[in-house]
Amino acid sequence: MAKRVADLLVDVLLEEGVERVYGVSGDSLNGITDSIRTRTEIQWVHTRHEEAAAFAAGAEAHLTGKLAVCAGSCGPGNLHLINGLYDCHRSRVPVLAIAAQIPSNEIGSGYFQETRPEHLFAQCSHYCELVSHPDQMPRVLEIAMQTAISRRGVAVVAIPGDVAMRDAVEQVPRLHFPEPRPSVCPSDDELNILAKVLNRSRRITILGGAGCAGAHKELIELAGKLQAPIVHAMRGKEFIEYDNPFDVGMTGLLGFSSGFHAMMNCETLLMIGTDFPYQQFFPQDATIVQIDLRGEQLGRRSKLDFGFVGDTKTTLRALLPKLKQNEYEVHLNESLEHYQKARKDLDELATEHSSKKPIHPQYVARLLNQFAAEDAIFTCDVGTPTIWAARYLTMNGKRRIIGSFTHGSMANALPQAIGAQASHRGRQVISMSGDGGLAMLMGDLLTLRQHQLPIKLIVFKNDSLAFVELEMKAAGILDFGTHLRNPDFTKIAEGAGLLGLRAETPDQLQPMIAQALSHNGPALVEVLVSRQELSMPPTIIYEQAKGFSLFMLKAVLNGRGDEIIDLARVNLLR
Ligand SMILES: Cc1cc2nc3c(=O)[nH]c(=O)nc-3n(C[C@H](O)[C@H](O)[C@H](O)COP(=O)(O)OP(=O)(O)OC[C@H]3O[C@@H](n4cnc5c(N)ncnc54)[C@H](O)[C@@H]3O)c2cc1C
Ligand SMILES: Cc1ncc(C[n+]2csc(CCOP(=O)(O)OP(=O)(O)O)c2C)c(N)n1
Ligand SMILES: [Mg+2]
Repeated sequence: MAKRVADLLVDVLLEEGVERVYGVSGDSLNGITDSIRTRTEIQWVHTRHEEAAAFAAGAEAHLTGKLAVCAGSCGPGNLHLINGLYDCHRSRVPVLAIAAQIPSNEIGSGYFQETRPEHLFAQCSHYCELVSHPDQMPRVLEIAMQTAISRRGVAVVAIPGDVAMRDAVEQVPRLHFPEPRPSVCPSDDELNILAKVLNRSRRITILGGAGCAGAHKELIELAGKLQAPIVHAMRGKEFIEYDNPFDVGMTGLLGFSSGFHAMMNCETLLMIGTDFPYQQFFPQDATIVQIDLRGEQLGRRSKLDFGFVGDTKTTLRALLPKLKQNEYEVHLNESLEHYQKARKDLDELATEHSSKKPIHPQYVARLLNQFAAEDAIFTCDVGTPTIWAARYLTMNGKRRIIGSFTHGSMANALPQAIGAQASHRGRQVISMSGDGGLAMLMGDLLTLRQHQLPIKLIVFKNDSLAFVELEMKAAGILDFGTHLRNPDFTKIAEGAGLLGLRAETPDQLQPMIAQALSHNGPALVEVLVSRQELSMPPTIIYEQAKGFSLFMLKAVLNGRGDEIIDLARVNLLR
């Protein structure tokens, strides 16, 4: 039998080592799913919503560093991928999306389900092309994959169902090489300038991010030579925080006061592999130096005095021999002391002795941290679970943490856990879900049974969109539209084939987390947590303080005294 375009497409995916495709089937995808059906080396992971498929592919790509694939049928099917693809693209993980298209002879007629994927996905991809003739396969697909891999991000191939079913012209993949991994280093002259700037500074702080992955040893050696505290940005947490005597925590609104002050009190700030986005957390008067793999990233977030293009490992290796040992220790010691205090203060918020309701969410995160496996993979929803994950999960070089940190989309944790577990069958995968986030893509709870994914979901049930409520309070707006009249998630879990547990008091929590984690299958623990758990910014800026009191005033005027007492009890009097 002649090879079809769809078969060739699957051959190309296999050549690249793709092991699964996440998606929802549909008429226009029939050729491709039918070809996947006949292969043993590639699996169709059937999600219940295409957005979940895209998030899942993104999580797989994040964990493996390799290309992951999702697919949607024509029109609404692939349109549903879009929010997840934005997340993948902005997190720079290599993902290929196959967007099936309506019959090729109908394009441009306003046909049933017609959309224009080339336009729709333009903003969330590096490459997006329509395959309108069998001759274009495999070249267009291979260009798409190469682009996703080398530029790190999303590439989309739109392909009409009829084209996928036609006889292929080419018969085999054209590209047969492993992913190139070049070393990128600033020139020797540039390294000398960089060394000179660092050698003449005494109070140096390093701000590291996800671009420090794979360069832990070099980073620690650098900090030792410079006597520099290391602050990390959120996406760098899993790569920087562990085995790190120079760690002073994260900065930013969810950060530690120690991270904030180490940045603000330095004479020279050395940014390495980070795109930490919040301008107001950068020092005004310090000399700022940045190293990034991508030139276009230099100076995006703050004024910049020196910028260098290089990958972290190669650059630091070349730089280290040029550096003198900094003998000035005061800045580092002050920063470390501050960190110990900040850590202690946060840990005190995460203790719980009584059976008093409701449970503090910090305590939930602390217990999870304590009981999770050495190599657990955590996902955390955008909302307050991101705060608890940032502050209470300890990384060790084996654990991983995934969120929607750059795109900031709700409902990411469950579908990302699906991608993590599908690609890492033997690992413990824990989703720290918000009650709002879980509900948003709740249909994909069914995927856990469908694919026997033993994910553990911990639901922070605060009956609200609490993060937004917090933002409203800080802005001096009376919270509105944030209350959730929630279902009993344990019953929903049970109906979906999961073990369902509910913790109402702190003393129930530990045994339930232990039970869920050791359960041989998927489990959901709904934890009734307090709603008003303020996450104090490292520094309260005047605007926020003003807003906060304004909220109180409005609340009083509106007769909501209860809430203030609650707020005071939880935050101010602890
Ligand atoms: C609700 C919410 C609140 C948040 N609050 C905070 C907060 O308080 N604090 C915080 O830190 N974050 C916070 N975040 C996350 C924040 O939005 C950013 O996503 C995060 O700070 C970016 O982390 P990063 O710089 O490590 O990663 P990225 O933004 O991914 O940046 C990585 C950089 O490294 C470069 N790079 C990649 N590979 C290499 C290499 N090999 N060598 C050199 N460079 C390389 C890239 O070009 C890029 O510039 C929050 C997110 C959410 C959803
Ligand atoms: C898709 C999407 N819609 C809305 C928002 C705005 N938003 C950010 S956090 C949040 C609340 C999340 O609520 P929940 O999942 O219950 O977590 P909580 O903060 O209550 O712990 C909302 C609505 C968003 N980031 N993404
Ligand atoms: Mg909530």
